[in-house]
Amino acid sequence: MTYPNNHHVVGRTAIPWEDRPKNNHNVLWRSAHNPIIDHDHIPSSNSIFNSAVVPFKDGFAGVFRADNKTRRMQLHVGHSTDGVNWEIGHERIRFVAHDERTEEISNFEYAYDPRVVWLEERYYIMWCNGYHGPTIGIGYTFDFETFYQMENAFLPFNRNGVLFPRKINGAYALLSRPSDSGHTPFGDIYYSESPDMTYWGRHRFVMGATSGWQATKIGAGPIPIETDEGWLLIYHGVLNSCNGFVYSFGAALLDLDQPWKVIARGEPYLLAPQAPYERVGDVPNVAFPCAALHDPTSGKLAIYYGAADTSVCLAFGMVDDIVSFVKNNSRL
Ligand code: BMA
Repeated sequence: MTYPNNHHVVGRTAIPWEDRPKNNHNVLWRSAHNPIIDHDHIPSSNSIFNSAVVPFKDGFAGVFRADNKTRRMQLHVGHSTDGVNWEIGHERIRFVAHDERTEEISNFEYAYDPRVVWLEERYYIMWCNGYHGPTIGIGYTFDFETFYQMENAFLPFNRNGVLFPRKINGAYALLSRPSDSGHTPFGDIYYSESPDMTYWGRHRFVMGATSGWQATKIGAGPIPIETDEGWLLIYHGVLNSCNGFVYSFGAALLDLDQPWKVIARGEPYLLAPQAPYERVGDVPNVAFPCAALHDPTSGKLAIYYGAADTSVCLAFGMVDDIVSFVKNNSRL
């Protein structure tokens, strides 16, 4: 089948990149230009954060979480030639029902924390979709102009739905994090599969909250990255401090064929909220990754994360270094 746009090829445009600062010995380092998108980037926005980007045509496209000045959580489309400077639509994305039956669930309540993946000739979007409480919305676009909404993957309450970038054992594969209707004080990552992107089953436990920065709950972040050593999963973890939740992120390696089996899991975090823009904002102490651009030739990785529920930031690293870090600092 031929689709109108087939411009996903990674490597056509260089991903955003800044070399590691000389005095920095961490696995990841922050962009010197953070936040790359500030809270008032478009006239209607209270804040823009927790957003997803992918290679598109000769540059990049993205789906951005923009909370408006009534504090409604909405998704907006964005375009960029370099992945750093973004033009973001002023109106929210209005999904068109994928088919007649989906129409009755497409009444918009709210949408947040999108992920985007190129999979089988289209860009799939997953987001936290309001349907009598938060659950996993799934939709797709070919061109970042028209967006189609499919069935919700699950019943409420669930968040952090993240598709794998290819079918696994012949089925679509999705990570998610069952939760509650509020600021959930628990949360583990599960794996589910589907033959058709509508009916999900064969649910498997992947990994749960442990201690320290990931003591309270965890949730998948960017689309998992396929490496020789397994799926590299970058995920957020939450610590419940006397001053509220603290969101950091770390990484794990999942088995390529049975991704519910964890090969290694980094015990220390990769990045915790320590920069001023991660510590101060609408929700202080949040670093929340939703996307990563990977250049397989060089091994460079650019991670997009939301800072303090206020702005969009970038961090950089090398995939091989992250994989080694996870293996050398693993605690299962
Ligand atoms: C989570 C989600 C995220 C947010 C985080 C911190 O429950 O709502 O969108 O970044 O809380 O407020």
